[in-house]
Amino acid sequence: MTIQWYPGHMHKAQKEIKQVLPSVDLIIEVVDARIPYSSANPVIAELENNRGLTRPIIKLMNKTDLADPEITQQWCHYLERQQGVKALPITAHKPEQVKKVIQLCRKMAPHRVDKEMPVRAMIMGIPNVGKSTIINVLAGRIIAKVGNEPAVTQRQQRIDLEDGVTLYDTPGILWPKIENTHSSYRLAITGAIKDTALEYDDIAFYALEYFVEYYPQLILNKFKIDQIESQTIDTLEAIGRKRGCLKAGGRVDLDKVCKILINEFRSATLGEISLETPEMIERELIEVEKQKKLKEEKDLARKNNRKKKKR
Ligand SMILES: Nc1nc2c(ncn2[C@@H]2O[C@H](COP(=O)(O)OP(=O)(O)O)[C@@H](O)[C@H]2O)c(=O)[nH]1
Ligand SMILES: [Mg+2]
Repeated sequence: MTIQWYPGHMHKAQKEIKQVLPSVDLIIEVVDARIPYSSANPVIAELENNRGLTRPIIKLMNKTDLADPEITQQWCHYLERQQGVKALPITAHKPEQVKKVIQLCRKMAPHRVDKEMPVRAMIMGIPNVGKSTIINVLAGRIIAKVGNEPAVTQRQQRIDLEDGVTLYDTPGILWPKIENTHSSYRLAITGAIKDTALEYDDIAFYALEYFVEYYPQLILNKFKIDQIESQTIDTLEAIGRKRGCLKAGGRVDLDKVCKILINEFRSATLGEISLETPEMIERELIEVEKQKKLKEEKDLARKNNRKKKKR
């Protein structure tokens, strides 16, 4: 499975960030609380590793109203184990929660406190995590369009907030890290990525398998089915029958059930659900490393083979 990530746009965003980074005091990275790892952007970590440019980071875990509160707590602890990282769980629709980030900025850059020397904070995030909504709340007016993909030509924006903080909004589109297949699925389930090679029913199957493993009670209660079947397709059909998703002849309309399942997850009518835990990610990262090594070895073997043939 491959996803086309428009390297041109990605490159532009990366370049902009590189330029601005040296002149900011800290970074506010907005992530989706349901997928704090998969919705993070790898650019910052890479830039900092390469150039020794370390900046404190505020991980703004947004959409906590949709996420599993217990797992959000786990993530906060996990993320804050890293030096210079503070995690702040919020719901962008609650201004009093969003505004806490201003206090945190001031606390994390205590050397810049007055109007003359505001804290310079770069805000960034992959599409759909709620960055525009948050900027509008912080600015107290509509600056950024909500629900729209940012225009590719958008310029670097400087937004002076009250209380001695200046926000730098990064232009371009930042893409998530998608080396991990699970991350692609999770991003697709939340709606963060739309034009993928993933089919809707593929996404829904993955989602249902995950839900019945980690949140079986929510599925049983919500769809009023008697039991979780051993085959995902059977559970999906049971849900379809309960919801009256039937085609002529009484067969279950699977496309329709899949859409219902995903939409009810996205609107949280299914309940508060997180799609990944720190422990899952640790496990998956080991697997990704393994796969990478295997591929490197294969590539090397192929190269050596070719050399031999040439001789
Ligand atoms: N449930 C919920 N929805 C949110 C929250 N923050 C943003 N949204 C919604 O998520 C979608 C994307 O928001 P937007 O601000 O445009 O994200 P951006 O692409 O990161 O700028 C919009 O439909 C918002 O209304 C939140 O905290 N909770
Ligand atoms: Mg936006």
